[in-house]
Amino acid sequence: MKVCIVGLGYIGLPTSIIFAQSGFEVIGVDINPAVIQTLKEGRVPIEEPGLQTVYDEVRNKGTWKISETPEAADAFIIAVPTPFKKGETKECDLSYVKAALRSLLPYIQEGNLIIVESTIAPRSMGDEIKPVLENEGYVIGSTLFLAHCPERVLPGKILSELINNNRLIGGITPSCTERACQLYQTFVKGEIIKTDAKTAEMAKVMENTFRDVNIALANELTKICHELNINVYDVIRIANKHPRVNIHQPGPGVGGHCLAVDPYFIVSKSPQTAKLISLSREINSTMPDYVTNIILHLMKEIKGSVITIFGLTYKGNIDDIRESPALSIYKKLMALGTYEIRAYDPHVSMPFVESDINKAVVNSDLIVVLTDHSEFIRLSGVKFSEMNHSRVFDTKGIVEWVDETVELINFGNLFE
Ligand code: SAJ
Repeated sequence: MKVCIVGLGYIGLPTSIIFAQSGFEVIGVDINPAVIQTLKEGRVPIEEPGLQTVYDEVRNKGTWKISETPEAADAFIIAVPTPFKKGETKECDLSYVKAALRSLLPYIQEGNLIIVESTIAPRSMGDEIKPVLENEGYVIGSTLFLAHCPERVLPGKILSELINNNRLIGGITPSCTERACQLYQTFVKGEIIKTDAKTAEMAKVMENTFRDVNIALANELTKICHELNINVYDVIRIANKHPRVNIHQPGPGVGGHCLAVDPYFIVSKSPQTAKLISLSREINSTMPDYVTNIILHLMKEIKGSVITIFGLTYKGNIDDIRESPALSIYKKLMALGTYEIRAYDPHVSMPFVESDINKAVVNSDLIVVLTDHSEFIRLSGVKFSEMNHSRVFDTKGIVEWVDETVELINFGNLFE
């Protein structure tokens, strides 16, 4: 059986490789020449544990091939980005999904299965995707099968989660759901949950919204504790001892292409009703400013001039800087023009990122940990003696070790 996957990004690439590993003949398609070139050279363009190894494997076996244009296949999977439209409404921008679908039209044959894995706003499949295919004369559920099978994998654990997570399959008709189930059950070990397309769409965006709302609660609690001089980490730890309480972790904001985006898909569809969801987005979006103001306060106290940022990615142990609050704080500090700002991130290679940790801290007045990379749990490789002021502000609450000369500040002890 042949599968053609359009979009070889964080989701499409690992998914395509898993299909190839499971015995399918796979064609991976991407419109970005840089992605194609890197893959042709034998390298995966993203940092994801284990991905390079399985890529080497399927490439050597010849079951995975790359192409700039789609090919006829039994099943087509669309895994392209769905950003939100800039501006007031922030609605789901389906232009990449629709462009990918249109690029498939010349290759689609009767009886094929079309899957959209990209995260989309509720009702997109029925209202916007299905009509494109119906206009071509297909009868969905009879001459062509169409389903939404949203990915739910966690960056950093994508390969194991693709196989072991429960998988949502939402067909336009029950026959579409059945066809999609047959495809995914070839490698999914988790439960396959059959539903319709609009329920799958809403469940997917609600999962990320649930997390965003809960993080907003933790971030709001942080600000309240700050005002009342209470250690927020103690409060969370103690409250979470209750069997039905799970307060999330505060931080410098919520980033990535999922939690910081998907809630808007619900808000834009139901703006009058989705009040809590909208407010949570707002609260999380204030965190970079909140953290920046604390940094400025800490710098004023010591009349310092150099700030070193530790971590630019949107979360730990990955190389993804999309919607990263750390990057936004870095840019805010740069824009002020008051301080020398340095950035260190062992997972990001960009011209402005210092690769030598000690060059990044020499004569610095403050290290600000903005990302929970494992490398930052024990800051044993840092020559604190070379700093002007040995102060660390840990916005993720992860630093477990610094030497005894260092003043370690976090959301829990800001005013102690
Ligand atoms: N974060 C906090 N506090 C927390 C947890 C996370 O501030 O307690 C921040 C992180 O630092 C990061 C952001 O939230 O900036 C998002 O990180 P994440 O680890 O919660 O999630 P993602 O965006 O990497 O992946 C999510 C996952 N969704 C859920 O856990 C419900 C993943 O399963 C989805 O597949 C993915 O979104 C997606 O593609 O939609």
